[in-house]
Amino acid sequence: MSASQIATQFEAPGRLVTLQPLGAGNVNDTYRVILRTTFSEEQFVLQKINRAVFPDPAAVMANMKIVTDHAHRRIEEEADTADRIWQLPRVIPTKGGADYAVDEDGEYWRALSMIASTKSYEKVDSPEVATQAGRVLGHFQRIISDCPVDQLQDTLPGFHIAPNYLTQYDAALATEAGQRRLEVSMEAMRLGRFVETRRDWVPVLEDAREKGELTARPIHGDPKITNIMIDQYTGKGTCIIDLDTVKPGLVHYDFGDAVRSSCNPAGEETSDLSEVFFDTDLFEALVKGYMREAGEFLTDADRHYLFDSMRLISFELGLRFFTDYLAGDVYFKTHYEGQNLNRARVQLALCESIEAREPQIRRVLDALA
Ligand code: GN1
Ligand code: MG
Repeated sequence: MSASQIATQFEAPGRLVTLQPLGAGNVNDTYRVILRTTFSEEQFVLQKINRAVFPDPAAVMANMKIVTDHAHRRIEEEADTADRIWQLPRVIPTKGGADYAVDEDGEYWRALSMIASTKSYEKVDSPEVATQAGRVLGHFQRIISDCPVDQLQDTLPGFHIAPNYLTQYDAALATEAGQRRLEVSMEAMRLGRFVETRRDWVPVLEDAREKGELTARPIHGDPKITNIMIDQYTGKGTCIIDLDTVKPGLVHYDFGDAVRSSCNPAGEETSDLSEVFFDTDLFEALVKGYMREAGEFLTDADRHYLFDSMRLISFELGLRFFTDYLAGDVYFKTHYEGQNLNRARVQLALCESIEAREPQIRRVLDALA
């Protein structure tokens, strides 16, 4: 079924005018749906959930409902004292009252409310934006921190469990095609050596979790900077979108992901490696915003692992891109040959830059976190 046929199945006023591709996600297909009534124009977001990535889309939607209902309630409760109108997408039901529609190919579609008059950034170019990004993530984590974690399903087993990605990397390397893709490129060989020298450190967060130092809580799972919406008029961050990966996990995965995507001014798609570095000024600004909200719920042990989390999530994403290159681009969407190798180079260069700046980063964390 076409996206426009599906669009008309959701409970939204007006007649469908058009559908436009929206955003630059690496996983789902996303559209802006525009409808018109006699007096208004309505918009919503329509998404086809990628079943290759999310084997149980119904569980994804169940998590999303629980977390958004909880968060909307918390936002409402705090509205009078808040310094801004916080927002979060709402799941728009189908005309039959379901949280999603399934087409005749078994594809799952969902509709979400549009967060209007906001913009998101592919790259951060000012400390103000970094502060807002930190604030938005901290706010989201705070308002969902009392959402019972046992109500949430593990929709993506293994997601952000770093040692798993090493296992997948080893499996990709063990294939003939994987070996060929490694050996054909000097850069790939170099990345392979980079991974090997860090292998023993990769379980750092999972070890801490096993020892009971860190515990699972509700997390966003994918708070990269493009998922953070900033009000176009006030410049304040108001919302985090892309709630597919909301599930139990370590808040560190979120912190690391927001940091790695906000503090590399070159962005994750650059092909000029010389532009990639970890910007400690942006980082300091982000931590300031984050701690205004997260100060309340972070434990000492949580704080202790913040540096590792930023280093690890950059490394992990680099490894995931690298593995996908070796496996023949089966997970992340690509638009040109070698894109996943290039993305891997960027993330691992960023990881190296984080390692090189460890003393400055720790100074910022000691002072603020
Ligand atoms: C994917 O689809 P998107 O762009 O929101 C990925 C994230 C990565 C990100 C890197 C479910 O997110 O984990 O950090 O690409 N999502 C999933 O750009 O794997
Ligand atoms: Mg996502």
